[in-house]
Amino acid sequence: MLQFYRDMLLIRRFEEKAGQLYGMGQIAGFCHLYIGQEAVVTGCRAGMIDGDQMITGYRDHGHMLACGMESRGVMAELTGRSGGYSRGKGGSMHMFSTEKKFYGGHGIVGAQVPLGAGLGFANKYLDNGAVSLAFFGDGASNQGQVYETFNMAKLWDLPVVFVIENNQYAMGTSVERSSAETELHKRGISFEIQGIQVDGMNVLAVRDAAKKAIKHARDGKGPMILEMKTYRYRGHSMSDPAKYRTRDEVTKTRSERDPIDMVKARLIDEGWADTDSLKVIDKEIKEIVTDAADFSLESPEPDPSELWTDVLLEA
Ligand SMILES: Cc1ncc(C[n+]2csc(CCOP(=O)(O)OP(=O)(O)O)c2C)c(N)n1
Ligand SMILES: [Mg+2]
Repeated sequence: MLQFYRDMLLIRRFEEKAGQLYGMGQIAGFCHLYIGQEAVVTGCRAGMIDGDQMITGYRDHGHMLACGMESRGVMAELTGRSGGYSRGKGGSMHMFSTEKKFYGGHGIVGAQVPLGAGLGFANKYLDNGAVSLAFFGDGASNQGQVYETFNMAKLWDLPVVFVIENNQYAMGTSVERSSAETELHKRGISFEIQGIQVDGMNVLAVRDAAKKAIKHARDGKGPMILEMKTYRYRGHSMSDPAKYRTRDEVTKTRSERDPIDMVKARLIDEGWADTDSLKVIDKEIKEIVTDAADFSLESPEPDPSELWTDVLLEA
């Protein structure tokens, strides 16, 4: 539980800092924060083993940190500096680390779903025992390519887990307004893919469901769908006026279902930690994030000659 507390807090503080840097004009372009959804990726990572892969859309900083990518390199990519994971040329939505088994970072809604199944196909072909986790949103779950992928993934029993992060909104459109079937875990029924609905604010529930689905995939039984019921506290991106929901709705979720507060309360109730020991962790996390921000501002901008690198692969 302490590890969960630490991992989720790192994502939250990192994202808060990214929001600040954006406000200061240090981050340009798109920036989609993951605040509120921390339990989803943290619990899923806890159900994975080394060698398993993750792929997601543009709300991706939390996934990178969960995969063990360095906060310095992620923040420096956000500020467009050469110390970033894509040497400052990709930004928030375009970072990869094959070493940490993180495959992006995709700006096209839903595009990561067939790619995630492709990773699963490769795993099966190479017989390497790995499982890929493809994360996507409630909005993305209405994309046609998702269903082509479901069909092939089940037809070939690929080792892939589809994680739907149902944060209830796709930009400004609620699930109720956009979806004929709002129970997204049922979306695989016509492909014989079993789905589970999970409290995505509860990291233990997420971890348990992830373990089950990953085992199913690793055992050669094919894909599963996990619908994580979650919530994002911030706007869709930094430029979202959020007129489609009330402030009360956000405040209520924050006060009643916050994934980090829930773990904190449990740690204290069970006597596993006290407020002082948690404060020590808070301080450590703050230092990591401050260090990442300093690094991201001190790192030089990419040299103009970098315009011509990483464009074509020289054979
Ligand atoms: C193919 C495509 N259509 C539309 C967009 C514009 N767009 C970006 S994010 C988004 C909403 C997706 O919402 P959801 O899948 O629920 O993910 P969330 O942002 O909530 O994490 C849309 C429509 C896009 N990037 N790609
Ligand atoms: Mg959404």
